[in-house]
Amino acid sequence: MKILLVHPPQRLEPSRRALENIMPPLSLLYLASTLRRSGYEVKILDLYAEPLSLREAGEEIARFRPDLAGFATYPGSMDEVYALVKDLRAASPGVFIVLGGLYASYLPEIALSQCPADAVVMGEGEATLRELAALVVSGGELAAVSGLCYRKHGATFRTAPRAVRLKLDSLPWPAYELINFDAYRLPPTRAVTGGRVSSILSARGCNFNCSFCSHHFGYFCHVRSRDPEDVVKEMKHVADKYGVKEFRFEDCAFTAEPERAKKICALLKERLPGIAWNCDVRADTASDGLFSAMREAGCRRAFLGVETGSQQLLGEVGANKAIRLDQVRATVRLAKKYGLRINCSFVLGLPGETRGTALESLAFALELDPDYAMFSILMPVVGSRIFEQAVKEGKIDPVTYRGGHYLSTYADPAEVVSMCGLQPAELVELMRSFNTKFYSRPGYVLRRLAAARSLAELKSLAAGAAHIFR
Ligand code: B12
Repeated sequence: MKILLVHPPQRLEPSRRALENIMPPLSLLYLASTLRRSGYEVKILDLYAEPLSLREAGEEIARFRPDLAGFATYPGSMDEVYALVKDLRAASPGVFIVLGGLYASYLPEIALSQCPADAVVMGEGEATLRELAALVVSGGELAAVSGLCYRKHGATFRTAPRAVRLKLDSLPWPAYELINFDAYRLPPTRAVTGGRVSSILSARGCNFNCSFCSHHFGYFCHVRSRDPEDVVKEMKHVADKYGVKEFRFEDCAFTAEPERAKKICALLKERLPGIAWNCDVRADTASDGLFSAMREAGCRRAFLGVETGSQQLLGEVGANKAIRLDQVRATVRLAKKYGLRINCSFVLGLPGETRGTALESLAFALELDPDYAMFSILMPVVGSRIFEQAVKEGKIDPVTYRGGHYLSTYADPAEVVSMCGLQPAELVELMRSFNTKFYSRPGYVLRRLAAARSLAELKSLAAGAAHIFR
């Protein structure tokens, strides 16, 4: 049986796309390796990385003639997913079409109402898709597969949720052999080596409950981690076989379990000297021991979700983030001490935001003075509590909502769903002025230029500046 897995495109203007991470899609690569282990022929079509038109993509899909086709779903890509599914159904009435990923997992009935797919895999996909594929071959009842939402006689049904979360060490490594590494890159402002890049996952899930994030729902609400030995073996394999020089850990927070993170660092230092990588960190996990181990193991950049400079908004009324501002200060200080370039992300428009709290965020960013700071506007993420609140308040129609990207400098006030007392236009004006204030400080500009290592990085800095100041 032939199975096709499609990563949908995301419509981004070129200047914005130039600043995005375009990384191997681990979700589909994990699904693919599990399916290949069961003997199926699998192809991956990554339309996020390969810029084909929808017509070209449709032709490519038709050429492969899959028996089963799976589409990953993201809020901002749903129009494209629906269009591809409709075309495929028209061209191949007999193909079994399944949707998966966070969007369809959270809104499966809506996803099935908008396109002629047969089913949605809800949640973690490996075991469910493997059972579903066996069923497509044998022709059994979909009701027998847990973790599904499916269509029958014009109605939709949900089977029981998957009771058992996968043991990550039992999964085969992602099927890297199915992708062309030349299609992937980090933007030069984030890349360190200029060489080939890959994503890597050392854990799934998150133990926290932030109001703006969707991880609290369902399948990724606790950290499940992999054996550090196996993580580093996988990285060495990818580096040796595909010439990868740089990794990005896609874990929600690489530092979530500091002792395990240190073990990975020790192994990387020993087995992959010279490798570069970046990751997301949590401010309540930073320590001298961890950050020095990370730096010695090749970590060059760390991303920190600061969210706001108002301690009150970081708490229950706003982000519910369980972080204190003094922990953020200490983390940024440590990152600077160990030479990790630190990128702090701030969000404007949390519930309870006022002009006053927004100004506290700007002041905090200037005080922290990280290598990069990004101010964006809160976007209700499908599956988050803020999304549920926005739906309840009638601010979002879950069928048509495509809020699929961070609302940063270029944002049009019409795209903003304000969840606080500030008007969309005020939020956009604050965000633009904060980004401008942060990046136009003469001392900052000189520091950045002095730190640039290549012409490509200078060009990328210019592109970033054009984006911010336009
Ligand atoms: C990598 C990543 C991306 C990549 C994805 C492509 C890639 N190269 O992998 C890119 C850059 C495209 C991306 C974009 C965005 N992302 Co993102 N991303 C992630 C990240 C860091 C890792 C995803 C991952 O690999 N997880 C591990 C795999 C194993 O899990 P998974 O992806 O959920 O896949 C499993 C199941 O969902 C399911 N599944 C997934 N796809 C499919 C398909 C089929 C057919 C089936 C059967 C099953 C299935 O099976 C998989 C294996 O178990 C997560 C955070 C995290 N650590 O999870 C955020 C995260 C998913 N992203 C998030 C957000 C907010 C965004 C953006 C809106 C941000 C933006 N840039 O503006 C956009 C949305 C894009 C859009 N088109 O709308 C949010 C939530 C999104 C949501 N609720 O939909 C997350 C949780 C981060 C966060 N904490 O806020 N992202």
